[in-house]
Amino acid sequence: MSQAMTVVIVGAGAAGITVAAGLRRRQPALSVILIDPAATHYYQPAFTLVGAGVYDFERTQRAQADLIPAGAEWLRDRVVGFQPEQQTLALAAGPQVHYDHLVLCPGIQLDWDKVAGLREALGRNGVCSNYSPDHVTYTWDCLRSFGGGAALFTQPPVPIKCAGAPQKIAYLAADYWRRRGVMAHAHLHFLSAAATLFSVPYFSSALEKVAARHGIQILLQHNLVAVNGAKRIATFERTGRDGAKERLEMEFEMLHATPPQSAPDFIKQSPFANAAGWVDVNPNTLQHVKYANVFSLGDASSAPTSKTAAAIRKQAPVVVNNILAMAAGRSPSPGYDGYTSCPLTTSLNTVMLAEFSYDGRVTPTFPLRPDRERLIWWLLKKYGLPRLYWDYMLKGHEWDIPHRPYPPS
Ligand code: UQ1
Repeated sequence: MSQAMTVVIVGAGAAGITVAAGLRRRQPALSVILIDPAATHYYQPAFTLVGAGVYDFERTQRAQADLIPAGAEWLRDRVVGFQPEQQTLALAAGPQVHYDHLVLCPGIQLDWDKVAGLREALGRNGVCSNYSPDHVTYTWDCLRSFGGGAALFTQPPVPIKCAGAPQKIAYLAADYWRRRGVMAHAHLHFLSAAATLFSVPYFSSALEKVAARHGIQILLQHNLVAVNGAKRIATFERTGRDGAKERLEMEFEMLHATPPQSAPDFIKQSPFANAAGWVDVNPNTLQHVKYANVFSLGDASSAPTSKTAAAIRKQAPVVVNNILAMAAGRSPSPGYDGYTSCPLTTSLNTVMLAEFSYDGRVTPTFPLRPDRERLIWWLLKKYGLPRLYWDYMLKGHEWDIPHRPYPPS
């Protein structure tokens, strides 16, 4: 392989750092350039715990500079355009960048403004969101000061990152308020734009029981469209049985909002996007369907799976292998089966570990019944996974723990 071979990675989040570290580890002759304007890297999977007051916000943050793998170069800049025929991209401030291989993993965009009044309402009057590093600690303020009344937890239309997160905080809040003795005066509602509680039926029915146990009312096909923070009124668009849409206003004491999400605008406007805006890749090789030297993983990719760090842990080695294979003159292999995982916090000391692959196949790592809430998974979520993330995944260690279909055949 020529010394001059350059891999450019757009986005230095979970996916970008993991791929960069894997490439550098496997092939030190490769030139690896990471492009990301952010100076802080967040361990977003812990934001749910931060909002529930059981994880220190400071511990979710590290300086990006400390995570860039040795030998990789970091351009702290923003991409403003792509020229795939020339294999170049344009930056907001720096000179044009040339690539041999391009990896697109800039994450997902939070479209706060798609809900009228939400951006302005956040951070006051009981309106919070674990999806924003700027407001995640306010969720905990809201939980602590809640003395009863209506608490609303919302979920926009998918795709969103960690589709379990909107309901996880409802379960943690319910458990916290039960322990504090305020549940007797509280009304909890989980309002989702989706038609089911969870995308995989096996976990959806188990979660319905969890919600019922906590006394949380589930209202499906209810999409948050407006928030008036000062008046504490949330407006939902609900889809009736006849398919007709109607508006419904609900008063609240507390509102945990999940913002609508979409591909970053510079990806939507790029030649790499599919009709929905995501980077159009083969779901198993993660190679772009049209540009063979372009790969994508993580939240911005079109791979039809749930957008989580666990998915990235399995996607990153596939991208690394396929780039190295192409550099060696071989073709990419279909190594990714859609694996993703969502540790659903069902109380302040239990987690249901949902693991699944394409087509909703239940594929646990461990030989335990997956629909059970367990303390061991809570400990994994709170203590084990941050270690796995910072010390193994981001360092490019391919510690492939195999998963299997459930029930075993
Ligand atoms: C996982 O691998 C991962 O990425 C590091 C997560 O993100 C933090 C997860 O939440 C989960 C559940 C997994 C899956 C890990 C195991 C050991 C089953």
